[in-house]
Amino acid sequence: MLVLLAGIFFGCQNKRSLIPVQVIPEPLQIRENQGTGFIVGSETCIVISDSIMLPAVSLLQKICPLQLPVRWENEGEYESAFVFKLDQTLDSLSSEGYSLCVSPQNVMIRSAGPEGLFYAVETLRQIFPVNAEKMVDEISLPAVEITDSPRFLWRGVHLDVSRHFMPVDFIKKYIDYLAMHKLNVFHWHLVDGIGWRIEIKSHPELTDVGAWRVVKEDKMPWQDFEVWKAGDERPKYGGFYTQEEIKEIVAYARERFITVLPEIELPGHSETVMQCYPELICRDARGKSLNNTGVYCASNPASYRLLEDVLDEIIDLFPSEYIHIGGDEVGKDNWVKCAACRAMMKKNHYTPHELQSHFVNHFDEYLKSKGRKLIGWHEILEGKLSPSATIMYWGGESGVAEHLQKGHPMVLTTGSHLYFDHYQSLSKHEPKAFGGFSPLQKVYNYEPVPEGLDEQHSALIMGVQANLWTEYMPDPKQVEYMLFPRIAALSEIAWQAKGRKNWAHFREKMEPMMQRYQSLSVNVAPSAFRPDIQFELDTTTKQLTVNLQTELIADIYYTLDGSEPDSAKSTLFTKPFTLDQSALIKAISVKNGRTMGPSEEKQATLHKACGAKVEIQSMPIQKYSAKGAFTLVDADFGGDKWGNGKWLGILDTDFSATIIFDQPISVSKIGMSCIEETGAGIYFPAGLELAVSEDGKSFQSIKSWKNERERPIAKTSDIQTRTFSLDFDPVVCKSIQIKAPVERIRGEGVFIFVDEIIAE
Ligand code: TNX
Repeated sequence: MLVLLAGIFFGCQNKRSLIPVQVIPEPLQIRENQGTGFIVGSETCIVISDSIMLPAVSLLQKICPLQLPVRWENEGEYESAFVFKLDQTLDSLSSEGYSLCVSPQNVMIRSAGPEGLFYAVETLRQIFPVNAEKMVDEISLPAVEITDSPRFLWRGVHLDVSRHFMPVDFIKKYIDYLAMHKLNVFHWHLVDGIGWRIEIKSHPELTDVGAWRVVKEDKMPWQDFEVWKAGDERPKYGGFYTQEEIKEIVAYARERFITVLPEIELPGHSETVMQCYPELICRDARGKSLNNTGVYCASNPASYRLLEDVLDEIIDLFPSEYIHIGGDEVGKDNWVKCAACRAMMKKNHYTPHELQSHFVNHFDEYLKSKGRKLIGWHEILEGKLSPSATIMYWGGESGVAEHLQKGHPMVLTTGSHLYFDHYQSLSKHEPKAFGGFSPLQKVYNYEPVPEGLDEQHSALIMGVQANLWTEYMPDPKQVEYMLFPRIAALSEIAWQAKGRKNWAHFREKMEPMMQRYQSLSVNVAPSAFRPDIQFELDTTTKQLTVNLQTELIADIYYTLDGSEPDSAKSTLFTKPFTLDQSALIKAISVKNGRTMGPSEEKQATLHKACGAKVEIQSMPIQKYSAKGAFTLVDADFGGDKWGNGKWLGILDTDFSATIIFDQPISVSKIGMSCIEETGAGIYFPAGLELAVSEDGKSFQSIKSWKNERERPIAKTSDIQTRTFSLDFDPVVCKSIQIKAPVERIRGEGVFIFVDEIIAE
């Protein structure tokens, strides 16, 4: 390797660079040299020796504001040039790796393959000054030598165009965004329960009917879903890609070395298909159709025939080695009720999971017979999956190693870190998202290979991918918001060599990157600039330490009196400070004189129970156990996102906790701070009962309250937080018991979520 690197660097002179070279994703090696680098001027040209270099050439012409004529290598001498060379001695860097050497004489770009040349130009894009487009005469590039090679073969981003349709022009932009970050797979989720988005010539109903849905006011698109049929007066929503458009996009992606991976969901997530072809829904013993659960009847040969017809056209349109068949979240209820599926399971001694494998394995065989490979979501591992199938994993980080045990190659779209439909900050200003929490730094720090995993299983990890499910992304603008800037962190995970993460360095590199995004007019989320107000309670002194942070570099100004902060009048945050009384903290972040968003605020309530001992009789479930019982008295309110690790979630159990003070104190009010999202099964308590004790042993009820709300309680995705408080005549007590009965709803699990018990 050393000999090789020495060879690559040969010919580059030591000169001083003009600006620091900051590249995302971080290259394998960067050496900045002293002195002036290369001047791109009117006489500069591009020198090539093979037409497979043209994608890299077009990219260079696009990013360079000066006109760069192209010449063939054998056309004689040149003065100043970007020289592209295919160089098989670099094949240890793979055909995607490259060497880039900017010297006063020329810019030498070498790779064993055309992909590497293309990626070298993407690196050059970041070496060009941020405001290069304004430079009309000359552009100077720093003297630098870069050797680079990706860590993973599969570096993907997915886009769900079923829940919300995205136009062709945006898909091309999306592909450009991927290329810019050296990503190479665009996973196109073309089919899901509420929209079929690709023209299938042998089955036009799939788009005539399946691509359109009836718009229902006050309902989310997937609620009360109904396909729209010609003649319906009601407004419709939808769209689909014609095969011509698909070809255009596949070609567009190919020029950027991006594979388009099509996904056709089977055997579940197919409500639209069942509305087009009700005969594919399972039937009971009397031949009556069961409910449309979006699952193909596994015993009906017509299900297989339809999907084979579809896959035939998909194979013709997409040159991708892999075809994604979905396979996630398949409800097996209909199969268990269906007379024909039951008979099939009986005859073959299948469990419902094995019936799913039967369905999936059929298409594994089918795709193999056409020279392609099947990939599906990890649920296809249930039952007896064909050994040749490849897995796309979407579970949490802790399940990766276990899912590799069955020996299938796997792409990690790890749900705990790479779901870009999850929130990027805990601010109340974030637009509605799916629920989880994956801020930039968490994404950046994700290490895909589990610690301690042996070589053999680690080798099964083909790479990483981020998923963008668009339930809450109605348009391209919102997709960009969720993708940026996290795509930069993803590219580092996917490309950078293992063990070289450096958050501080990444933060600095994001400065010019953000400017580049801005110059491309990308709708970048400001989330990484939103001040995060953190509390830490000292249980001995009962003082609260306040820390203010932004993920990306910015100044923070704050107030403690509830007034709006501004950079002229308010205090600049320099280090954590303590509070010994309640305060409303408001903070803004400011960068280059610009306020980066609305103020963030958080109430610090220093009450009598802060730091007291707590015993909790109703245990929260593990996923929602925050800091355990201490959560209830840590003075840190959870805010409006119940999944953020600051809330205790208690399932199907009446809440019960006891607060024990160091010594008897006088109390006249107790509050319990709760959150509700009925659509997610989280309800406010059905009441509150308080009892106090002077000795910590015998308790006496002092007050209770019943939540007399209207029932049944409507299910919505609205989120509410509320403190339920009861006042009473002051009592001196050593401990207080708080009980809150859980709402009871037939046939449903019900959560109570609590973040603080407040004593005054
Ligand atoms: C689960 S991840 C799904 C999608 C949803 C997503 C929302 C997967 C294979 N299936 O249908 O859109 O959660 O985060």
